Amino acid sequence: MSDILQELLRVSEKAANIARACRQQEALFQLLIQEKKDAEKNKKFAADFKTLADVLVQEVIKQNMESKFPGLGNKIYGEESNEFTNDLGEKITVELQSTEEETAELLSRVLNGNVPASEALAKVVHEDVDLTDPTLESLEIRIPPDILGIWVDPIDSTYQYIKGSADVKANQGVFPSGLQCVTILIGVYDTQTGMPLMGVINQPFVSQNLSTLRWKGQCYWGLSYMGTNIHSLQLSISQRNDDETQTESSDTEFSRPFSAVISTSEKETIKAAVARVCGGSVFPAAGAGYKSLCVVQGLADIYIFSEDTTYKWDSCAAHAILRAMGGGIVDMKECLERSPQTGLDLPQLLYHMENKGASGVDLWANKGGLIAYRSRNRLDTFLSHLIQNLGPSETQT
Ligand code: 2IP
Ligand code: CA
Repeated sequence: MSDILQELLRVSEKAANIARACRQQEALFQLLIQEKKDAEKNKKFAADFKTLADVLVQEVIKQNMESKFPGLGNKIYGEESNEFTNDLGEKITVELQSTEEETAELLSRVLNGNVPASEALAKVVHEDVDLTDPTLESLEIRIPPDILGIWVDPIDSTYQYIKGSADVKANQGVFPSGLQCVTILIGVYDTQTGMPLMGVINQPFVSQNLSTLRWKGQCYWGLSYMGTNIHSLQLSISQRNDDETQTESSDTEFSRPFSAVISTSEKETIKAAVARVCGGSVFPAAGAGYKSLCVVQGLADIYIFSEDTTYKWDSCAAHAILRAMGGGIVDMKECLERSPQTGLDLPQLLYHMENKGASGVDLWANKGGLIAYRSRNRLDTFLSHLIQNLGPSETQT
């Protein structure tokens, strides 16, 4: 089934091209923002913006997957609805058409007759892209396609994407804000068990060429299914280990100081407790996808978030990659509440069931908060330190 993952890698790159193209033409970008409708509004922002780029990316992913794997297109779920209303009050469903000209025509109706913008967008949407990974090409694995469901976040960290800062400096490798915090997230899960199986994180804006102002991106993937665990950082990690001719001993794994990435909107009580566990190594950063990527990259041990404002599409891709690395993403509230005797199984986030009694986006919220980690040992030690540093009321909330 690695052909599905290969195709997801390719469509994520197409999505990254669209994201870059829109950002690079400021005049075009200004036209593409539209305020979110009530039910879809993320609680955190008074005026959240939905961009046409966002919707287009989601549609491109859906329709490219459907044409290669018939039936899979309608098992792709995301945050965005593809309905637009233009200045004339006309309702338009944004869908990829079979030719570039037809797509341009449809887009120009959404863009109130702006032909140059519509043509530019249609061109990048229909452009062929080529992104492969030799490791994936040689991988033979069969996952029954009828058990698959897919969560897509076409552009995570929309706020940073719209703001578009290109000159934010990283703190020990972690960008607190800026275009580097924007990611395209595609996570595949098992519709029967709810467990994440495959994930792609595409980071469209990693470094900018200062003379051409063009951005270069990077793409990460992972697969975890019935004992097969494989991910894109495997090669660089095993090379690093060979160079150092040793892996980390369990002693240093337990004693090394902890580092964590946190949301800028994290509660003060949690922030203070995490700071007591991690000392100076607490890094606030934008983007749920980006913060999980920091854990994947080894820039932080932990991404912890106590609020209920991340959703299945924010966590599924990174969760699959972290599973492939021996880690995972767990429900924070359940972790703090369970007593250590309850056994070894951790409360991994699941992706197939709605939250009972919720409505709108909250149906799919990670409602107990989350903790993303790469090493189980490190997570256990972190949790025991965190619990000691939290008052009894915080461990019960
Ligand atoms: C958002 C985005 C925010 C994040 C929030 C997500 O997704 O990743 O940055 O908040 O939880 O839902 P924070 O940065 O505080 O972690 P989107 O940008 O797609 O709405
Ligand atoms: Ca998101």
